[in-house]
Amino acid sequence: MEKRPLPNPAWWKDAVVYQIYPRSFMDSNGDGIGDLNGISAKLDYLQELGVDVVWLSPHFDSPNADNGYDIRDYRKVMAEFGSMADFDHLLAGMKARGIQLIIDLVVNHSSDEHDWFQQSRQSRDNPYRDFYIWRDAVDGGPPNNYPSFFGGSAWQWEAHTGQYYLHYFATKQPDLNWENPDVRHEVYEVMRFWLDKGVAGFRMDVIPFISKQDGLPNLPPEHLAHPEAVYASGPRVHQYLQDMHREVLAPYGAVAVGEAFGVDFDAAPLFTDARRGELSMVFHFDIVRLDRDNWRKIPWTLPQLKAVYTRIDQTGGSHGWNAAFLGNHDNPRAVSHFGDDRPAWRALSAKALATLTLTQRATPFLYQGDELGMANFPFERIEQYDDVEVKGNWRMLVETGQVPAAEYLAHLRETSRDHARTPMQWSADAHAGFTTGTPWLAVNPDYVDWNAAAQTADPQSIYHHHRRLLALRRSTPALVHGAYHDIDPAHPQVFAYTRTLGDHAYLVLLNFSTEALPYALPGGLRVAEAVLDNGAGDTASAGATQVQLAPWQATVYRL
Ligand code: ISL
Ligand code: CA
Repeated sequence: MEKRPLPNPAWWKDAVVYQIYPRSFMDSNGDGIGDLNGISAKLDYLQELGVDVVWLSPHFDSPNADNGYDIRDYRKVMAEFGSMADFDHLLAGMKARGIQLIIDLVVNHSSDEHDWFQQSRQSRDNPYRDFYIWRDAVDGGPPNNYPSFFGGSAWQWEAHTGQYYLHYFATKQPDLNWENPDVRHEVYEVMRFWLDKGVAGFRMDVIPFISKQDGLPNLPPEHLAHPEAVYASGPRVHQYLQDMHREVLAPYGAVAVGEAFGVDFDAAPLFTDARRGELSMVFHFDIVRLDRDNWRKIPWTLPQLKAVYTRIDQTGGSHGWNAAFLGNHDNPRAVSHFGDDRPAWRALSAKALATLTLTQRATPFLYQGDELGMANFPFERIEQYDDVEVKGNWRMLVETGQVPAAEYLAHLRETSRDHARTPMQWSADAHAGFTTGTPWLAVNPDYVDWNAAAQTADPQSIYHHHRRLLALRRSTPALVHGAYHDIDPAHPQVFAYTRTLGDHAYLVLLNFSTEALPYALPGGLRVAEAVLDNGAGDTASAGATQVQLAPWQATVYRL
């Protein structure tokens, strides 16, 4: 076991993370699928951008029922992505550039093709039977009314042994039984395997789900549409995480970011309060799902968004910590979701959203392509989608006649996970320079104008604005650790908050509208100087108490 001297036990609070979805980042061998050597070829790009850590979405052997979130062998690299030697080469390349690697720990479930499940399904007395959650039928049907997130029941009948098994996600993703100490110990061994190779820690997939409710009673009707709150509040989740921390995370000094899907604001501090010895930080879903009722897109207002930022900041308290993000592989593209991707406003609003994410009291997580303002894909037909969640819900909703196809497609065009999974746009060359083959998922046709080559060459680009924001954050502790205070929560178009650390105070002013607005600083605040602006309009001069905000203007002022 490698014990690591830590420069600073919470180094990850000062870091900025860049999420890579390997399937769509860069293809090095022309098979149309991104791979590890493709990432290695782009490490200079990441170093130039100025990120400190990469979170790599699952790179493990998988049949790709859910694009790698269904793991068949936790110690093997997915064949499409390369070999273990390619992984070692990638990690070495990152470390040579001072970039740490966090990998994706998907242990609420495995693939049904994992050897554990292949054994478990053999017979009721197989030694691996209790690695998964098997139950008898009740009244000739599933053991309870749990729904899967990917359509239908969360229970799958297996005639061979005459029982159902539990799967919160696809039928090819059976849930592991964390009540079984052998499961926990196998997971700890997997974690040590990768930590010994030198990874810095883990992003933990739906980790609050690992403790199941005792007796698995039916969901009350009000939870049927949103089961995640029940799935995330099992009786032993904190016991399991404290055990994992004691056994693995603490001895290695490993960082752990939990995907807190279904965890409410009151429960979040239980996961991240450092005195409890569980996780380093969590992703909340309340921002990226503010405008969602499951697959349905619903309207949102800026005051609603601002209220969520304040609530999330409060859950960090003085002993916890959060991840700040607006995009990932499960959500539509940030500029289309929260910005305005029409030509006039796309670059300005993308820079404004980056300013929001990179000035939070949390570890910012950037998603591949958002530094270029990549936008949603113009999907029209269901056949264009890849996502298992889309197809499962299409079967459940549209093929049963519950929801008209046109209605479901209209919502998908705003909410689908596939918007974030189209290939990274490197250049105006064929397939955006992502592959010399046929991309596994179509490249957004706007790549000709929206790509890394164009933006690295343009000092006023979204890419270079990210570089300036990263440099500002790195040189300004108040923007990392300072108290967060929304100074105008009710304003319908302006997002205005201060970050204060000792006698260093900054004001972030974001105009979330296409209107030019005069803005009087509340509370008699007066600016000292503009330290960064997105170029939308003039900035106020020293001593000003009133600012003229251009449409989508984003400015950081020193107070
Ligand atoms: O919100 C969701 C459920 O409808 C999905 O976006 C997603 O399943 C959920 O956010 C959990 O995400 C994680 O676990 C899934 C995997 O499909 C996602 O890609 C992963 O991020 C199952 O492993
Ligand atoms: Ca490839």
